[in-house]
Amino acid sequence: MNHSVPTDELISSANISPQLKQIADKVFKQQRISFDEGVILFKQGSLSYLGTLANYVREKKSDDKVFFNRNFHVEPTNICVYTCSFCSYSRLIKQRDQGWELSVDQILDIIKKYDEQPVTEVHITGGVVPKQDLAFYLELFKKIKLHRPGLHIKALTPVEFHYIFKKAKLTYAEGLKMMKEAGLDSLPGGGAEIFDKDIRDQIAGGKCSTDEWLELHETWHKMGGKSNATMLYGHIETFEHRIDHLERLRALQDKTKGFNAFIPLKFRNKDNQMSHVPEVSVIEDLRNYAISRIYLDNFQHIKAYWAMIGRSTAQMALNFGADDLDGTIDDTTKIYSMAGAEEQSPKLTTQQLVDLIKQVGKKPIERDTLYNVVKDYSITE
Ligand code: V47
Ligand code: SF4
Repeated sequence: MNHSVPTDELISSANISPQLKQIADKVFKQQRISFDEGVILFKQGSLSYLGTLANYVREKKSDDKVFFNRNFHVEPTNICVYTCSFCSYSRLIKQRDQGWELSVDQILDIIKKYDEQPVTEVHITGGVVPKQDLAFYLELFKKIKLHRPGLHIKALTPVEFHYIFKKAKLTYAEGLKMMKEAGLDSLPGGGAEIFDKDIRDQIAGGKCSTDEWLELHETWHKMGGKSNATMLYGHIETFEHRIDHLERLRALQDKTKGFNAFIPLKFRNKDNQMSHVPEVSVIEDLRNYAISRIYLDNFQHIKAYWAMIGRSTAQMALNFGADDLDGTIDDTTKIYSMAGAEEQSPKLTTQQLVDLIKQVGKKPIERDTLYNVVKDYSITE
């Protein structure tokens, strides 16, 4: 892979402003860009300009590799004590008849269905209910590890942890230590939404705060754990709010180096309290991937969650900074399909995913959750 710096002509031929020219110079020198420069990218950067910069950063970090893993989702419940206005999935406790609440044994039955399959990770997350408490998850994690010790458990978010630990009168450090001893291996990136307090209060009021979200991940990282981070974008937030979100993640990553990947999540507006808010365009999705890639200089991976944005946009995202496509989800997840995601029955075989990556001229690499290479499909096939 040739990492030559895109020439001056390339940038000047786009007829760009001196500010954008200066930001491009910084990016090609691998210097960090500031908050204000991030906002300028959102306000002024054309798609082709942003793509050039993001591709440069991406190639420096991952060459032309695209990572994926073999995983499956389990959602212990879709009932929730919270009422986030963007959520199409949760049913209030009083609407219990429309929801499900699985027992430990029912979840184990789901996990056992994958016994003969070469999956490496189970991603467990869902609503928040009183019954699924500390004892419930400790028992669940222990039983999963007893049944299949090699299966990586990526589970729960600060939203669930905060609720569970508060009820059990435990600090984050005490609670996470117990979860880790029971078998928890890493944390997914959910529950971050938007960190700005005003917007967060409007769309996700009542659940864990921004400081609590960041503190929980910091505590986990300090214990040696890894996690992901997300951002729910394209609703009522401004570009400044998006950069504020990225800035807080970048600052924590400087401190702990515990984040594996950043996953932008496009707001989908079907059947929720924010259905009147229009969804942003695919162009805006690609610009957002690119700016995330440029701004988060200390994140190794940017993940395009294909189940949410669809296969074609995911393929395009690979040219706008993303280097990861998440898993071959044989999906039990409902949270996105219920919100109007592109993929109503998200299921891709490994071969289909490999083909998708090869079609855009990249090298498919199967990874485990911690990005160890399981198989390099560019040399074996
Ligand atoms: O926190 C809920 C989002 C998240 C909607 O870490 C919605 O590997 C869009 O975090 N429109 C949970 N998004 C999912 C998540 C995730 C997904 C894939 C991989 C990983 C990982 C993490 O889903 C929630 C929320 O931000 N969400 N409703 C909606 N209407
Ligand atoms: Fe509950 Fe999560 Fe939906 Fe909010 S986004 S209502 S916390 S399931």
